[in-house]
Amino acid sequence: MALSEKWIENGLQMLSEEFGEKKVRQAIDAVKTFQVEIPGWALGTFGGGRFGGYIYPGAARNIEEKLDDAAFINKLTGSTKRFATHMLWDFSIDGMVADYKIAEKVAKEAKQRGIELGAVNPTYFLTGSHMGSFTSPDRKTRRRYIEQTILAGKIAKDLCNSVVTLWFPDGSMYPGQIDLKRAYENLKSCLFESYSEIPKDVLILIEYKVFEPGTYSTTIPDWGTSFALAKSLGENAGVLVDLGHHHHGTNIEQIVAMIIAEDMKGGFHFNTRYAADDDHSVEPNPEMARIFYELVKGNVVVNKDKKKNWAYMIDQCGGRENRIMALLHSVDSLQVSLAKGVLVQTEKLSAYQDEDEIIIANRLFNNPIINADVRPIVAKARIEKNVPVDPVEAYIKSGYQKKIEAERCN
Ligand code: PSV
Ligand code: MN
Repeated sequence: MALSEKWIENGLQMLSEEFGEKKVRQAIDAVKTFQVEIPGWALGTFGGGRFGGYIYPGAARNIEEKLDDAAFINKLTGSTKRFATHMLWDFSIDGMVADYKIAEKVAKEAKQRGIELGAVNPTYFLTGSHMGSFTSPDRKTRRRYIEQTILAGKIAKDLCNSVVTLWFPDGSMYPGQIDLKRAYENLKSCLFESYSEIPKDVLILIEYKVFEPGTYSTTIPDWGTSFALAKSLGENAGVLVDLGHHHHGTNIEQIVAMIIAEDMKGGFHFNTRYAADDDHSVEPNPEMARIFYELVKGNVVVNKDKKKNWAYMIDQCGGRENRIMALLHSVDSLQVSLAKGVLVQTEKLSAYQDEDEIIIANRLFNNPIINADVRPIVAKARIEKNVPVDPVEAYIKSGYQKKIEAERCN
């Protein structure tokens, strides 16, 4: 990043000329305010993959080291004060049952490092879930997961930010393998049982995924299913959109717009995908900027009334990169995308839409979304926040990587 003060000021001047000083100021403020959660599972050895089993040097070996890394990421960004947890990875000894006492300890450790716990994820996909979790034909298995979900609600309320995010691996590989209707009914009834025992001020977001591990069917394959389930559960349920969970070419910004139009509660798992659910770091691509435009227009991001905001988390776990650097890169890309979304001249755009000026509308939209260089906005926000102007460069220069490589022998 070209980071001289002169470059930043010149850039801001050019952006103000094109989009107006007010918009530029709004974009700087939005970047300053935006917070996104760091997924605990990105920091550590999960997701190394079966090809070579690569683990990046210095990867965290336990929850304390994960929290150290998350706190350092927050020190460099000032935008990631929360750490999302997975019940059976972070609050369990045997990977089967989660323990409130462990969660309490983790919350305390987070606080000592100046960060907080964010969304709680019940873990439905480890040992004993090969025939499904909430859809399992085995009553005891379903019961175990219901109990875990209820405990997630309690932990979320007592120790975190009152958000529980649910992702189910349930599905099938072959036609005929499972009874599709019964699987859905089992899942729905377990959801109801859990929901009725979770404190009413805890938000429950239901994630969908079109494939994986199921290759023929997944029980919650699309946003419509999440929406229907959330709607039938009640006020405190919503839809969780994970960018990597769609068929190629799906218009995700339209899904976001529809969820907002329906006044449904929502959340987002950010990542980039190329072929499938690749779990790559977020890149500042036009799709991400268009998604942010909808979030900004819908007033569900950086809204002063915090209850209106969606829950924002990064969900990535690349197999080859340094994950700390990758998370910093994601935060940077999200801030760039947010700034672009804010710069769109919505009123002018709306007028062109009404006049059926198709190409002019498209050009006006693409100017901030694709053509503008908004890095001066992001840099200015960081200067005003008193954090490094380039977090990735700051990480490289910090010596932290050297330190963890020396301390942690993976
Ligand atoms: C599943 O692919 C997912 O997107 C869910 O959000 C999980 O909680 C997360 O990744 C980690 O497996
Ligand atoms: Mn996800």
